[in-house]
Amino acid sequence: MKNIAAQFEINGEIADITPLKIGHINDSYIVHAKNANDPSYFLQKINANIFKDVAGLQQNIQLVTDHLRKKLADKGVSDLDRKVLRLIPTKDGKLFYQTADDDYWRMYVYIQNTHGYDAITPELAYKAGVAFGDFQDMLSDIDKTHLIETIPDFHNMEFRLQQFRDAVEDNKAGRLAKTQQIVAEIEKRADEMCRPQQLFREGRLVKRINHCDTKVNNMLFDENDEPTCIVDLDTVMPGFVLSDFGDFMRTAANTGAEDDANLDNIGVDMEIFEAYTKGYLRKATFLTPVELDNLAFGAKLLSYMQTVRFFTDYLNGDTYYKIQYPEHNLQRTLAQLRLLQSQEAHFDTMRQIVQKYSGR
Ligand code: GN1
Ligand code: MG
Repeated sequence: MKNIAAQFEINGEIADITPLKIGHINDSYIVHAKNANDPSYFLQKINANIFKDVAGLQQNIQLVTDHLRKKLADKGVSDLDRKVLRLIPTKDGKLFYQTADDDYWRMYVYIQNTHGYDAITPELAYKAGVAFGDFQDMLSDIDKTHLIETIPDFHNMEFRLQQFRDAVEDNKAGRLAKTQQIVAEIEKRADEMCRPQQLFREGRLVKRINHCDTKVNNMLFDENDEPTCIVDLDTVMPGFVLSDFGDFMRTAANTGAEDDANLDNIGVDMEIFEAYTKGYLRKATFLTPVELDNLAFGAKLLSYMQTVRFFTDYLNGDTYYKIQYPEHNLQRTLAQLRLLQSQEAHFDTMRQIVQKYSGR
């Protein structure tokens, strides 16, 4: 591992390298500096089965972080290496290192004295809403010429349903018989959940540059619990704002965990929902009436999408997401479905909250 880290342009000597248990896709490590004055680094093995174009992915991250850094510098913000991720190039000037076995690695500056949350308070949710609203705003004028879709059709619900139906058809892991009820729950909502794609085709819903993975733990907070940096930029790409609003709600405005073993823990946390909406809408003044109209729906959509994605992986025999135990993807599916049902029960109130803060 030290040999991998040594391929990058790092300052100082390495003390040790420790694995971090975060994320369902890539493998992450902290490279600790021997000398306290030297920076530590964040090293990741990129999952190239999922990110097929690693060069394009890394180029995206470089373009996005350069753009964000420039925006913040123009606003007079200091300490930029704490506010925006900084990629460390390899010693031969590349944005990633490819091993002889075709593993792909990348490195960032490690941002010291920050922490993330899997569960947050309304006060922090409000701040996170402001920060994610700002993030979309800052990216709204990025030059898209060289940006790729790092995972094509990533949040396209029609495409995800197609993958799900293929998985049902193939039943590769022989898990279908005992899960017919879930199939029915997914199918009965399919038309409703594809509505954004329809609105897009009709020219009524726009695409903007989104983060596309606004899980609550992808925001780092500093010692004073102020949002410092938005991380995990693998999926920054054009999409519907409903995705970013919805994915935060899916992960933060849930009284239970994404994979909660006790489904009774799960439900919408309306205080978090309201606080985030208030913060987000304070910044996201660029939203069109159609986007505002569908924002609360975005929360349902992302819980549904994640139900479909976890379940598809379960049917396929767990080839996409890392799992901690054999039926993990089934548990995740059931937990996301339960959250969706709770969101459906609270939907009118969720819509009223969006309306209240949208100034209409
Ligand atoms: C994956 O690796 P992580 O946890 O940041 C996934 C997201 C899902 C999420 C579900 C590239 O993100 O789309 O919403 O798991 N990322 C990719 O928790 O598929
Ligand atoms: Mg991610």
